[in-house]
Amino acid sequence: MTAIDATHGTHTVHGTCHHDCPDSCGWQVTVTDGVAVQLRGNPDHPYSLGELCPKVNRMLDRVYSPDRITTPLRRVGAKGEGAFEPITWDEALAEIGTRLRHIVDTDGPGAIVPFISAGNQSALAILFGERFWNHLGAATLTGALCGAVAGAGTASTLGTGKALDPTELRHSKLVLLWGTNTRLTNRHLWPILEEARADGAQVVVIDPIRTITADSADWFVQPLPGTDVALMLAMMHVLIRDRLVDTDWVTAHTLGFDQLAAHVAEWTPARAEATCGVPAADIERLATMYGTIRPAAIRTLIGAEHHEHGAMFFRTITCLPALVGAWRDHGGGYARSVGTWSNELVDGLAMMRPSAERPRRQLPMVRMAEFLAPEAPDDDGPVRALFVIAGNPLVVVPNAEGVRRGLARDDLFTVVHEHFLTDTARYADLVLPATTQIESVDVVPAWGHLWMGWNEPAIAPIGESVSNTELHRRLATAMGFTPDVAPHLHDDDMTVLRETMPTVDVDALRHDGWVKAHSYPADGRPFPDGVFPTASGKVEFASELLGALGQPVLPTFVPATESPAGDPDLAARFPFALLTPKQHTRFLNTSYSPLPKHGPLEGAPYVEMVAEDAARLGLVEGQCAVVHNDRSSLELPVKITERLRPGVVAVPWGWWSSQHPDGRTANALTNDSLTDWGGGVAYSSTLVAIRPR
Ligand SMILES: Nc1nc2c(c(=O)[nH]1)N[C@H]1C(S)=C(S)[C@@H](COP(=O)(O)OP(=O)(O)OC[C@H]3O[C@@H](n4cnc5c(=O)[nH]c(N)nc54)[C@H](O)[C@@H]3O)O[C@H]1N2
Ligand SMILES: Nc1nc2c(c(=O)[nH]1)N[C@H]1C(S)=C(S)[C@@H](COP(=O)(O)OP(=O)(O)OC[C@H]3O[C@@H](n4cnc5c(=O)[nH]c(N)nc54)[C@H](O)[C@@H]3O)O[C@H]1N2
Ligand code: SF4
Ligand SMILES: [Mo]
Repeated sequence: MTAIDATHGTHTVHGTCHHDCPDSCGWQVTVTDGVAVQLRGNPDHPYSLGELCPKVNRMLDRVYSPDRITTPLRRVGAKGEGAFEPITWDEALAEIGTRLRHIVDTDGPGAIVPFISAGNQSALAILFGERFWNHLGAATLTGALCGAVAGAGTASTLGTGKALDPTELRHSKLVLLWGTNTRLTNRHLWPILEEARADGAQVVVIDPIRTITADSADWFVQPLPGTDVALMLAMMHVLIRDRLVDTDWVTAHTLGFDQLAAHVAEWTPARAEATCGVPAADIERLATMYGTIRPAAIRTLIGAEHHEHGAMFFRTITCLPALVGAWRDHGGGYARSVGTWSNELVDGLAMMRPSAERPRRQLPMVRMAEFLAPEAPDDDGPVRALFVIAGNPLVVVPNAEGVRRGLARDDLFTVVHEHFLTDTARYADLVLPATTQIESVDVVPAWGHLWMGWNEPAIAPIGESVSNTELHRRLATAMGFTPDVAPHLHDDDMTVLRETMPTVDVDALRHDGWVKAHSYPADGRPFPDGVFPTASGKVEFASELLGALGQPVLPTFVPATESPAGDPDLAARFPFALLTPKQHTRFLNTSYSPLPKHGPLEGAPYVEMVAEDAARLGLVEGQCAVVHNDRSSLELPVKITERLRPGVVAVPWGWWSSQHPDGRTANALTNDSLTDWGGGVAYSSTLVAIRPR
């Protein structure tokens, strides 16, 4: 591994992609005279094998974009207008110090909210800043926009979020891709599935959208959004009825089978069909395949958690492998994020250094529209300052127009640390320039495979940009928490990395480029002995813990509030279910959409619906429709599709305000209810009405 100070000649530097993407690819950057001239996949990387993706193949366009923020900026126009003037770091930090000290004195530090999102999933980038916010006693955001619900639901049944290493799917004979768009969102897993297929495996996609992954599957099953639990309960019904249950495994390693069997007795495929829309014969076929083909694996990621009953989806789906004894087999079981394995390489608490004696105000991340409203969200009073770091809440948080009203408040002091003047940054009082991944050192614990990658900086920071860690060191000084007062706030990056990875040889990692999570069993099967870290030590079909939380003890289908069964009157006013998925190969959340080789090549946003719905609404291809609900409205051209079911429409997400015809984005419409448990978002439990403009 080459050090970075080489500003003359050509050399190659190895790094790891920072995006919130399961693949965490290894890359190599060619640097000539201090300038990165090429960024390519590292052919030696054990998972990505030299390939990147249509987003990051052009990452140097992002790094060297003329639109990059290179100095601190102070807002000179109205919030949202986008008028800023460059200022020095000293001026910016002086202003931050003055404003924050005043807020601490008048409202207390709990009126200050850091919003650290998923723009960079490297360990230092996400965690180190917590030292400062902890020391200050700022508010802390609970829950998450991504991942927390899937983990919480899984743990309700298995006692842990840990599951199968997805590379083990190579040994599967049946793979159910359930609520995950592998070819788009997890593209480096697809070749592994193709290898399994070459050995006779069948791949089934279960998704309300006929995605590009569905197009490539052996079979596609299309439930209505938010109804999978009914489908799963009917599969259980068939498995039990037809004696396809692995009785020995179930007796030895599960709790509550008799209760479950009685509970699903009424969930006939015909009954489930009426709820989820999948024909009863297809449910029979799916259950029979799942009960007879071994090894059978279920693969899921995040899409299915974005529902009001998102945790119940994961709590229920994790009962299926236990019923058929799938955990016995190599390549059997259930594969989700493996972050819970690879995060163990980094001691997160040591990186964040929370102070036990100082409880912090807690606000739900999902409820940003509410906690930024002028009226106080709780007894602790209104939020007075917001720091956005590696996030674009105005485009990514649900009920976005509510968020916009909050960001527009003149009495809210907003600071955004960014590469670009995003929709959110336009509302900032101060914008601070951030380094990109090739400008700062870090490690990237992966969530789609077990290799944590090293990231060596390839070039010096562009302009006056600073890393997330340096930002927090500077904020500490601005607040008077100088090295003599709080030395841990000023530790340098390499010191922190060396101190917080006790089981990792940092020099070897830096040299080799990656290290594999050591806690994953060498056997390849995550639960070879059938022991699970639940209270009972078993897979819990019946969960007293959930009962104590006020949730159903058994896996239970509950219709979303925004659905015909949940609220018939609301559904009469707003008859369409809205999905706002990741749809574009050139987008990674909101990070690339405005760049010339990304957004424009994907076209422009639209609302997709089947011809039958369009005809009923009097709409034709390309015509402008108004998509609306009580939260907001969007004007969008109609795109006729065969990828959806009647009654379901989709607006692609990731586009910026400036790319939407009326300046509002997909999340203007989405539901900001919290999920059943896990503190996530019900984006996809959203009803809308549509009319011609
Ligand atoms: N190209 C690209 N890749 C990405 C991203 C990106 O923006 N662009 N984003 C990255 C991020 S942050 C994440 S979290 C991952 C997410 O990775 P995935 O979870 O694979 O992706 P999503 O698009 O969020 O959701 C997957 C699928 O869930 C489906 N879905 C929605 N509701 C339901 C339901 O009720 N039942 C079922 N069965 N399916 C449902 C959606 O239609 C969608 O096709 O992708 C990462 N990779
Ligand atoms: N409707 C709808 N909404 C969704 C989703 C959906 O499918 N549909 N998906 C949800 C999911 S799964 C996720 S993960 C979230 C993602 O939400 P975000 O994390 O907010 O989205 P990103 O676009 O990945 O990153 C945000 C910003 O981080 C900046 N950034 C990147 N690296 C750094 C860095 O090192 N330092 C700093 N300071 N900034 C940096 C980028 O420039 C970018 O503007 O959105 C969620 N919102
Ligand atoms: S965004 Fe995902 S697929 Fe693309 S380079 Fe990064 S980790 Fe790999
Ligand atoms: Mo995500």
